[in-house]
Amino acid sequence: MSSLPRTRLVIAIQKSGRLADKSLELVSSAGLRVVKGANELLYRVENYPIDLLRVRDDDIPTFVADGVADLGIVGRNVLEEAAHDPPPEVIMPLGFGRCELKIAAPEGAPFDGPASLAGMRIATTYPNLLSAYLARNGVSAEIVTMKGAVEVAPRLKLANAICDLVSTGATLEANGLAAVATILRSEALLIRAPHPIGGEFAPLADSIVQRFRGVTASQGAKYVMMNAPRAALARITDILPGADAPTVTPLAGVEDRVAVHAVCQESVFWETLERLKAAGASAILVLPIEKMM
Ligand code: PRT
Ligand code: ZN
Repeated sequence: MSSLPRTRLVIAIQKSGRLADKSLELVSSAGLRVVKGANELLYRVENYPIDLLRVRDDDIPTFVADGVADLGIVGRNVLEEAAHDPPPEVIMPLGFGRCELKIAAPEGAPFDGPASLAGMRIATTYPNLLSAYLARNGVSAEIVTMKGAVEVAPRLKLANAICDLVSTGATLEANGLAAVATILRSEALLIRAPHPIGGEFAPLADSIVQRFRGVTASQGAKYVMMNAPRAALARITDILPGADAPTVTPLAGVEDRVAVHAVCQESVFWETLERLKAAGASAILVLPIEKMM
């Protein structure tokens, strides 16, 4: 199916659910001013020719594959379960909506690798991912496809095991189930249509992608400043997590100490500060970063 010519760039996001708030947050952090009008399906961006198409997450890969939307935000689990030819392209992971697709069986059930699943009935809402996993492992098992509430299937004797998303593990525990294998690690992805984005929208799409990249990269990143002995610079750089070459500036009237500024891409923990102090650093400041490009 090919889409009709459009006058606005379209980004598909989940209407409501686990990814909805974070997707809107990302869009706002990228400087797009969203107007929540009467139209529930389409939110308009007032400062760019962009619309947000708000749909069920399961429909997002189809809309993006067909070019009804140019960009989309969806879980890897949903994207990989959907079969499109050509499939949407993955631009980047977005760092939220993390979960794992796991196989779980009643607690205490013997499990000794994927071969133990042979001949079982496994309930899931992810038949394609499950069947690919079974095939990869050369195991033949029966797949019971459900629409939801998969975790109750073993209790109802509908299945011996389930294959479902897990984040905290509380749902499995509450249903007397334990994870035995991980099929997929998932998080929200930014995806794009498999064909080139229409002429006049290409630069806009590129700029939005760059902004999303900047917002995503700055999450968790910190700007760290301190004074440190010149002689300890190498050690200090080693301690700073995920830092590029730091900026080093002289301190007025002090010979052997310098000011060190660095962008750390990873979390800076209290333990990191203690190690910096032990290496001779003082006046250590850790500041959040709002944008990065
Ligand atoms: O209405 P729509 O179809 O859009 O939404 P949905 O109900 O299909 O999806 P939704 O909003 O529940 O989830 C959207 C996406 O969030 C998923 O596709 C995943 O990419 C991601 N995600 C992250 C999760 C979870 N964590 C998660 N824990 N999706 C579902 N769960 C469910 C899981 O299915 C199980 O029922 O939460 C339960 C397990 O959670 P824990 O914390 O008890 O382990
Ligand atoms: Zn869904």
